Amino acid sequence: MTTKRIEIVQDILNVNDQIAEQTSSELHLHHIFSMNIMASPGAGKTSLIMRTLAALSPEIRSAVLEGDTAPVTIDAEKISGIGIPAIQINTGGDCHLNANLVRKGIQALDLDTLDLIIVENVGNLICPASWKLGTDINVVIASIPEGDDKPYKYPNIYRGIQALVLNKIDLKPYVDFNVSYFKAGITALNPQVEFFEVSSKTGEGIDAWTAWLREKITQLS
Ligand SMILES: Nc1nc2c(ncn2[C@@H]2O[C@H](COP(=O)(O)OP(=O)(O)OP(=O)(O)O)[C@@H](O)[C@H]2O)c(=O)[nH]1
Ligand SMILES: [Mg+2]
Repeated sequence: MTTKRIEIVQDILNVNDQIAEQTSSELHLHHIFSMNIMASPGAGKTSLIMRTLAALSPEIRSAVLEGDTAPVTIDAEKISGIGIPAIQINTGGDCHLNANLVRKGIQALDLDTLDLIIVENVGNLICPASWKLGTDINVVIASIPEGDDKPYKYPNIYRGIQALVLNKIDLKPYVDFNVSYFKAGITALNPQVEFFEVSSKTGEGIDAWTAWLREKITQLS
């Protein structure tokens, strides 16, 4: 019984990974760079995406896929409100996006007009870690009010990422957050990770983050 259940899960993940590979190939054919953003609810995913789009536009032509567990369009409307194509993906209650949902979202975009696709995953630090989407990089946003112990309590999400953005640094004076302790937890799991400290509210640190991202995008095109 137990063995059968594991096989089914493996099958689903294999199919997911195959679809992710197809997405990756198709995006590369169009010279599109893609980024999957994961974080806990309210860490600042949409806020950082808005700052990033403001810094990269109009030279880099972007679109955003907005994953939500509920059928709401709040985040997608914020993105389309600044003139960037946004597709809302409702997971139907699931706590993560999967490759099939992302593929459907991508099929709704005009790929010939894009250089960058940003995926905002469903807000949590557990489920999104297991599901490849076919993006070039995975990024986790952490934020000061969440506390500095998250890498120690939710380790899986930090293992497969290329960058960690610590957001809401404007709140440092008001919250006990030991950046060294936090960083040590991340680098123990993932020594190669790029680390950025930003405030999506004030704009502090956004230049370094977008410069790094711009270079990644340029390398692909
Ligand atoms: N002080 C401060 N507040 C921020 C910052 N970034 C985002 N916020 C606020 O944090 C709240 C959540 O931000 P969002 O960008 O919606 O967070 P999210 O991760 O997209 O949230 P979900 O999509 O619901 O998971 C909002 O009230 C933002 O204004 C920041 O750098 N500093
Ligand atoms: Mg959001």
